[in-house]
Amino acid sequence: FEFTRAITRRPASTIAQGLRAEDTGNPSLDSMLAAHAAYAAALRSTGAEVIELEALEAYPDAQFVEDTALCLPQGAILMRPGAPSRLGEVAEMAPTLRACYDDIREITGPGHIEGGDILVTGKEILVGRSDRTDAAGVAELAEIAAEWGHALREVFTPEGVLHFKTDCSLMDAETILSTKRLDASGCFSGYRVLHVADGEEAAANAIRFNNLVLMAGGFPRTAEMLDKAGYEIVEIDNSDCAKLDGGMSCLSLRF
Ligand code: CIR
Repeated sequence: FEFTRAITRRPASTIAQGLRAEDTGNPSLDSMLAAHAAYAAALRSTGAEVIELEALEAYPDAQFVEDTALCLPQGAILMRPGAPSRLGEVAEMAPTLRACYDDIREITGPGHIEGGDILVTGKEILVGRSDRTDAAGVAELAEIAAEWGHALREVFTPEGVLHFKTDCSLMDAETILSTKRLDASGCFSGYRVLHVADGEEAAANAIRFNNLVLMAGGFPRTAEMLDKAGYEIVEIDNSDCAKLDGGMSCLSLRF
C-alpha cells in the first residue's frame, strides 16, 4: 500500500454508454469530473505523482483503468478484459506503462482477466474468478506471477458481484476490508478482516494509498469503524461511478 505513482484517466463525455449490471440512471459527466479531480488530489496529497491520461471517447469505461493492468514491483502485466467493449482499452494504456516499467508482460489469451478481480496483499496475489475473469486467464497470470516469485491463489467472487475487489480491499499488509458475504467464503483465513457495516456493502471497494484510505462517501458506519481502527479516511463522492458499477480501486493503477 506504499506507492509513489498512480495512473488515472479522465472520464469521457460518452460515460452514459458505460457498462452496468442494472440501470439506475445515467451518470452526470460534470459531477463525475469533480469527483475524479478530488480523487486525484487525495492521491497527490500523499506525495505521490499522479499521471492523468486524456479521456477516450471511444471507450466509455476507460476511466476504470485498474482493469487494464496489474502493476507489481517486478513489472506490469497487461490484462485481457472479459468485457468485449473494454478489450481495446489495454492498448491505450500500454504506452504509459512501457514508459514506467522495463518489464511488461501481457495476457495473450484465449482466457480473460480484469484487474478488478486481483487483490495483491502483503503475502500473495488473490484472484477471484468472475464473469470477467476465467480459469484460463488466471492460469496465464499465475505463470507470470510464479516467474516473479509471487504466490497466487484463486478464489471466487460472490454471485452477482462484478469483481472480486467490488467486495474487498487491502487496508494494510495483513488487514482486509470485506463484505460479510465474501468473507463467508473463507478466502481470507489467516488475515485480519474488518467487515463493512450491513447495508453498506458498496463501501468495501476502498483503497489504502500511503497514509490514506480513500472510500466512497455515504457509508457512515463503515467510515466510523475504520476511523476507530486508526485509519485516516478520505471520503470521495462515488455516486456517479457507482451507476457504472465502479468504485475507488477501479479509478487508478497504483505502483
Ligand atoms: C465495467 O462494467 O467494466 C465498468 N462499468 C465498471 C468497472 C469497474 N472496475 C473495477 O471494479 N475494477
